[in-house]
Amino acid sequence: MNIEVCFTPDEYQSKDYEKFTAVVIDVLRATTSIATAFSNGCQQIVPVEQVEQAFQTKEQLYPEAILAGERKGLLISGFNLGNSPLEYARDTVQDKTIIMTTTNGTVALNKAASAQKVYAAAFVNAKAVCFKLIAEGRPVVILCAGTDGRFSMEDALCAGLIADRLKDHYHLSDKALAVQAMYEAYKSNLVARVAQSSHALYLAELGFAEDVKLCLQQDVLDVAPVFANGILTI
Ligand code: 3SL
Ligand code: MG
Repeated sequence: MNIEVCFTPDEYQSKDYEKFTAVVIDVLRATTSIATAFSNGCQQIVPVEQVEQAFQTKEQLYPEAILAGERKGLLISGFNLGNSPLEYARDTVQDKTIIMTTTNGTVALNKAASAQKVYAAAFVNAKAVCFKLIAEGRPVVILCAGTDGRFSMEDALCAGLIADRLKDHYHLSDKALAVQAMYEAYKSNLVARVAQSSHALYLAELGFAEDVKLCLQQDVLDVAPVFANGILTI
């Protein structure tokens, strides 16, 4: 069985991965916030690509839902929550439906929708997702959300962590081997390394430097969110 890696949503060709489990990663910050929300009792998350779609989904299907997400890293006008995992606290999200739109993460999730199964993963819940992948035994494609269509280091490093955890059960593609080697080289100094990445620097400029540290904590949340029929649940 193989592990493949796509570094951006454009690299992901749905027809190639119909028999695969897709693991969608947006460490900064969408899939970290998704894992945090479920860990704090959120009922379901509807990830949509456009802001207008989020307003329509709320009006037509989930009038009680929380609107969440970001554009350029910031709260969207008329929304309840931004995209900082700190905002997804239990007293805010427990038993709630969240409609979420983010620049890269929710786009990547929808791109992977036709895979056999789709998980949302980040450093915070990598162990829980790897446990499911090994138990289910399908080929795996890791889809890194990237940033505005470009490679992002933090997503590739998380892909490397997952490849490393699965290497005894899977054949690693060249890209999986590359991200595993990158993770191996950087793992002892992950926070400092990622802090130099373009999106981490951007988030720090916005005042979200603490988010970057939080998003690099490993295996602290025991949730493996699954995306099916347009909805994330655990
Ligand atoms: O990449 C994304 O979709 C977002 O998570 C970006 S941000 O970290 O909220 O700016
Ligand atoms: Mg990102």
